[in-house]
Amino acid sequence: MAEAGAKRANGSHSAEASGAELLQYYKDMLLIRRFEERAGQLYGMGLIGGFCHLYIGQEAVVVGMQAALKDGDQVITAYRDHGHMLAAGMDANGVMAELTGRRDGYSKGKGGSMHMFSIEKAFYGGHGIVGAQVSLGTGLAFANKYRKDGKVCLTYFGDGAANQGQVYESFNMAALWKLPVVYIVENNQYAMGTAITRSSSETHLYKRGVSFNIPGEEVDGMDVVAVREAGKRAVERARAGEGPYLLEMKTYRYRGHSMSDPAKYRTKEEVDDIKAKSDPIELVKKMLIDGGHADEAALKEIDREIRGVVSESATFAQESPEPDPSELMTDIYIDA
Ligand SMILES: Cc1ncc(C[n+]2csc(CCOP(=O)(O)OP(=O)(O)O)c2C)c(N)n1
Repeated sequence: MAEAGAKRANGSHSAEASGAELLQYYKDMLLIRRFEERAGQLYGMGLIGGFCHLYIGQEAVVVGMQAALKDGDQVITAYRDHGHMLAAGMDANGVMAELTGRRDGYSKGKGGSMHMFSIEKAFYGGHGIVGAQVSLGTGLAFANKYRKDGKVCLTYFGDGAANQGQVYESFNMAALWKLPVVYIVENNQYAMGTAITRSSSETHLYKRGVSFNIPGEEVDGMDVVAVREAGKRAVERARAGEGPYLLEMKTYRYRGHSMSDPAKYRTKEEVDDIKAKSDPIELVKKMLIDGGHADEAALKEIDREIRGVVSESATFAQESPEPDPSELMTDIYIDA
């Protein structure tokens, strides 16, 4: 059932990327992985409360898609969102401080893991209601079209969210009005503990736009360059006024759904097999080494630097003060 990387195994391989690009993707993906590992540790130490959904395994999706964007293009997603924030250029210190509920967090410590935003980086959250961000992302694209500002909105959702009704109401309007939105379904094959084969009559999610005239494509979501290439085509199309596109990213989440997941719905062998054969970071590492763009020692040094950045964010997050009780009712509504 687990098919991440299936297309690559069949020989349909990614396009060319320069050594400098691959190195950048390697760094960006490694930052997300090391950040998430550290967030998991802080959670275990009781420093992060509430929900926390880790993105480990899916890093190539956000890094590849971000490489297809221009400054000002927007991103919106659900609650498995730390990777999207870091890929969008948000600061690791501010994200970690939000996870620990501190004043220097992106939502001043009052949003937590699922509710962070950055207008500056055009990141619109961070949403806990499954599927709700799809309507919001479609609305952002509507605003782009109305303002004629040339921006495109990337709207991410999961395979579980793909069965929510509002996704299809959004698809209809987006296609009807040719809105500049790219829908990205991150098919990591499980919605909490439910495998896609147990919940979906049509498991090829890229076909879900057909009855709205939204073209779709399956992409090897473990291959950052394949993601970037598919992303570029979809983004350019949307920017040119040709309307929405649906990209199904075949990917895999290594960790549990959230930090409290008994993981009885899949075997350890299944997870280990994907890690061994399809890991997105290992794939780029191999491209870098095989292409003569970097050696093991240089990549180890990058890892060391990234671990330093992540350590600093953990220290920053623990040293930042908690919000003052007087802040309890502020930042809830804005005067518009
Ligand atoms: C409207 C709504 N229904 C149910 C839930 C509970 N819930 C939280 S996460 C989740 C699974 C969603 O899975 P998927 O969309 O595949 O995303 P993934 O966790 O794989 O990233 C569910 C059912 C919710 N948050 N909102």
